[in-house]
Amino acid sequence: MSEKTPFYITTPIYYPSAKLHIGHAYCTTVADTIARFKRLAGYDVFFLTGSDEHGQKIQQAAEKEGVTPLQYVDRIVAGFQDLWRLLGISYDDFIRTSEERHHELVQAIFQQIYDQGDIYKGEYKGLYCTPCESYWTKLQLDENGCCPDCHRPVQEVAEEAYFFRMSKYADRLLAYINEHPDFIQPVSRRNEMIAFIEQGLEDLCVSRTSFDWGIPVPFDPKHVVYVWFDALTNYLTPIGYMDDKAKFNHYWPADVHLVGKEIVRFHTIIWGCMLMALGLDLPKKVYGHGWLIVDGAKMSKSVGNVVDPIALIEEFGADAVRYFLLREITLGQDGNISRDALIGRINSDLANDLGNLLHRTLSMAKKYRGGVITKGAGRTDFDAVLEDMAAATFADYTEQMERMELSAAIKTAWALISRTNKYIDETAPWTLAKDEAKAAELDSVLYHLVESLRVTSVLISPFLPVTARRIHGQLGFTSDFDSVQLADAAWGGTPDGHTVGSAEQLFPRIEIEK
Ligand code: ME8
Repeated sequence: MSEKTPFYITTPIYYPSAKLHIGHAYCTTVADTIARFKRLAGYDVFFLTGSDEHGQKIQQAAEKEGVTPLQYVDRIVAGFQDLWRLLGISYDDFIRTSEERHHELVQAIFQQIYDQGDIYKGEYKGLYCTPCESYWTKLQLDENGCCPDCHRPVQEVAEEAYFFRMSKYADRLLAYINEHPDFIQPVSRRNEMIAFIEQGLEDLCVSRTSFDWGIPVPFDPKHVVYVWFDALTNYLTPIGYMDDKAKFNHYWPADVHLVGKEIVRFHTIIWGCMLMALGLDLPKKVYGHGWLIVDGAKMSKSVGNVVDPIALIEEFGADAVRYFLLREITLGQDGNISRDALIGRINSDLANDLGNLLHRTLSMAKKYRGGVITKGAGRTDFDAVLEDMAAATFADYTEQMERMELSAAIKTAWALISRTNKYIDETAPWTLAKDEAKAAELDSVLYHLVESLRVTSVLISPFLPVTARRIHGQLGFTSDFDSVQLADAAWGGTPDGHTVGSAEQLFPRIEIEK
């Protein structure tokens, strides 16, 4: 097992019932950025995503298309994996709940909890929302008697079922939440969960008999395991819960389960009680992010306001889409996405601030010094200000990233880019170039520009992995970009006498048709 400190991060596993939209891509992009940052900072990262393939909804959709559920999900899941490739999602494993390795684990866990008396047989009478795969009590329904999450009608169901004794764990879970302020974040979500548990927890129905696309209960196979009970255990499957105890103990408990705000309840209450029943530690953090909204409504297929991430990536490139999502939306809050705002960010931040800085720097280095960068003599006041700013940027950025304040961290990195553009105006290298006596000063200016861009490429690499690599290459560094570490963002890494490469446009400006 690696000597490095482990860091285990997960996204939800997505339902293959619809094409993924930019809201799903948001969650995965955030997790990917955190995973990339942690790798850069020297952690042994395990980043998991996947697909949640069972349940009545999938079975019905497959029947409608005249294919088996597995044929139905195979095609859709291949689409997920294409999207993650296009978006540069660096997951370490992709778990499908239809896989054998996952079935074995779900059945073993169900059996274990049953054997210890925490799952029992009873009769389920209640209200079920098929689209959300959720059971509700009458009190929880919305004002129209519909599902409080999606506001669609619920169905009354009565069937023999197995129940998980969640009620037994309610007090322990509440005490745990109170004693571990970091467990549920942001704090608004934590307060919601405390209020929810304080109302009292009922035992949870964890099996169904009305359909069969699921994992059979091992000792009573006419029942299939409730899809959430099945899905949540995905987090244990790839890290060796069944077959590699050393690996499991290395990565568990998870450092972050990143989830949308509407499924924090499943990840803290149901999952928390399940883990307690299994005698396992709870994840260190469940972070509920906000939604991407369009005209005030959550983007979702049923509302019909979805933005297709593949079309956006094909038009603007993955890094531009990533930049927009990470910069524009404060983690934990809802955020708007619009084509105009995306184009605005591309033109001002990516093409103008960053792209022009790189282009100007490399052109001046070529023109005045044949591309060879030397440290020059002395340190002007302008140089000192830029160096100090780079050091402060590195420190602030690192703290913000550690706190998962991604939007703040990318703004911090961009402030260095803006400051470096200002430094060009202040030092006016074109004037220095006309005066032989200022040769050493010009050398120093060019060195500072290259160095600032090198530092920038390290800091933005978790956000804009393709762009960061291109900057590294254009600056003439031949070392493997994958071996760059966070510590390389300290000032002074460009060696004296370094030769830069040629400028290529990073981001073309997008012309807006009126
Ligand atoms: O909930 N903005 O899957 P899912 C931001 N299979 N995030 C959004 C969003 C939007 N407009 N729409 C959806 C499930 N999401 C379960 C998870 S985990 C054991 C099982 C996010 O495909 C949503 O908040 O419906 C959730 O975190 C994720 O996409 C998966 O949604």
